Amino acid sequence: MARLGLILGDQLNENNAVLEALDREHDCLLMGELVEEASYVQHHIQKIILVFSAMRHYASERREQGWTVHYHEFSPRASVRSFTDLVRSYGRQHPVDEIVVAWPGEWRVLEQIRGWERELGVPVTVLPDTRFLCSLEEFDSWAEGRKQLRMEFFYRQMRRKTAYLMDGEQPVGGQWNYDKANRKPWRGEPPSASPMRFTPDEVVAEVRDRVAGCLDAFGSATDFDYPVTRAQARRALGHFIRTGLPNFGDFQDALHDDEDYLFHSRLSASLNLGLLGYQEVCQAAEQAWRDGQAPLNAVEGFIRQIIGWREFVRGIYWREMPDYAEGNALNNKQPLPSWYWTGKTQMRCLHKTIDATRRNAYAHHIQRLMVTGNFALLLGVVPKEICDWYLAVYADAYDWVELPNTLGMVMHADDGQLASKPYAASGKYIDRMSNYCRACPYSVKETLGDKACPFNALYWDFLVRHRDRFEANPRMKMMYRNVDRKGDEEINQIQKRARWIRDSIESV
Ligand code: FAD
Ligand code: DLZ
Ligand code: SF4
Repeated sequence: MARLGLILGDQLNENNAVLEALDREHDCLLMGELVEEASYVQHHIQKIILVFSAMRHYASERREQGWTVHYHEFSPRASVRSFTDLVRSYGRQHPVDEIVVAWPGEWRVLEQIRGWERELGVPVTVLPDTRFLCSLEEFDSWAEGRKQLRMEFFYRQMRRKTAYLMDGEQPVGGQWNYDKANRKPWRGEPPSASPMRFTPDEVVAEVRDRVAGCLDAFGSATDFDYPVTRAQARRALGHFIRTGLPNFGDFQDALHDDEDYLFHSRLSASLNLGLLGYQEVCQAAEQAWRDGQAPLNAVEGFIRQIIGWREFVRGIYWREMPDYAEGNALNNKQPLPSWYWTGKTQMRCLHKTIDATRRNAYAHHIQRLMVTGNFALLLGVVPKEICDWYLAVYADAYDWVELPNTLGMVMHADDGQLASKPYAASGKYIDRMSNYCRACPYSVKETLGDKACPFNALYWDFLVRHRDRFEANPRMKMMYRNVDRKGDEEINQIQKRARWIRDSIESV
């Protein structure tokens, strides 16, 4: 009996269920750097380098542990282009009685895997993905019968389940959520904390040479400094706990013209590749609080992102796919501005966020949500176009996490399945939380006129356009009271300016 264990490129966890199920004496592992996976969206070049380098290290480590690993290296002209080609080509040369794989991170890949029994005539077993706290069955039974799915209630269940920051049945400090304490702008103090940088090793250099010029990729490879092994990712975690976590809470929502990271961890890329587990990350954060090294608002806020938001969006993804990806509840029609790919816009906040994205394959959450995301929402971009952009440009982007965040949290295209209201905001929010506006040729104080901040007219126009849908939402009542303070003439002028922005969007 020879079984084949397929290890997908983002399942590089030591406790991958395939390793537990197979026997290294008799069974084989298969991994492949595939043209189709590297090009189904225009990925950031650093994401491709990261995935391939981490895969190569993982394969070497498994070989050292006594596994036989068949590894297909990237070649743009290879006849093996997809996962299906990979297992078929292996099967032509070796007897395979069963294919074993862990649940993938994308519906698209699951569909392929489901076709193999029929196409290849070999039984396929799909095992649970052990990178997550909440199984898909557990999420479904939590969600069943609820009128609305809200992260906060799911998160409380995960807190009870893990006992992180719990005092028996009660949250430590008496509150579940310290979000209100996490909204300070950052004015240069305390000093920011960049993530640990890793000098590219020989594996990264070899991958970089191999893929350079072969793919129509986004961004620049010059500053690549991601951890590519579990050992490196552990060091990056320790560095964040010491340097970033203590101020993570206070400045979680802050933005700054000179800062790519502020106090964010940049651990998402390692978590999503399986180089780090959610357990060790949350335990390290909780320990820092118990040792008096980080305050509760920081540690609770950080743990909430991981066992709350991260698990919640995954649950929504698998519960709602494939229809979820088609959502366009606001009936958006505007194409994505081409400068999302170049950063060539005069709007300082967008220019800086996209520039950081190109250099680092990273932007922090508030840049993604309140700058590039908010602008796409207000402009009315077609959800599929903005989702493909987010899936391409970030090193941590996989469909299970990118899609609900973009289509649901940012674009409200799922009609509120994920978030109770859209995060629509005018330039005033960006001005309060950053110093971008000081260096911007547009004036954040103005709504009308050539030099007025484009967010402003688009914001009011968004509220007016979607009045029927949002007016009755209790969390948006105040916004509509402010709309009603404006006279008809002012609203007409705002709509005219919003139309002009849409028509001239390529030169804004
Ligand atoms: P930190 O701010 O240090 O947070 C700690 C960890 O919490 C992160 O590493 C991440 O694992 C988790 N986390 C935080 N917020 C979220 C969230 N909303 N959903 C899921 N996990 C979260 N995250 C991705 O991992 N991949 C994506 O493709 C992705 N696309 C996004 C698209 C949009 C439009 C938005 C608004 C958010 C997206 N996020 C995505 C969530 C979040 O922005 C990133 O996880 C975060 O910026 C990663 O940086 P960090 O590791 O420094 O996070
Ligand atoms: C993102 C990505 C890239 C760029 N390349 C590969 C690859 O060559 N081989 C591979 O196994 N996985 C790759 N991935 C991740 C997949 O696109 C996909 O997200 C995962 O298989 C889902 O679990
Ligand atoms: Fe962004 Fe408007 Fe501020 Fe310019 S003025 S940085 S466009 S919010």
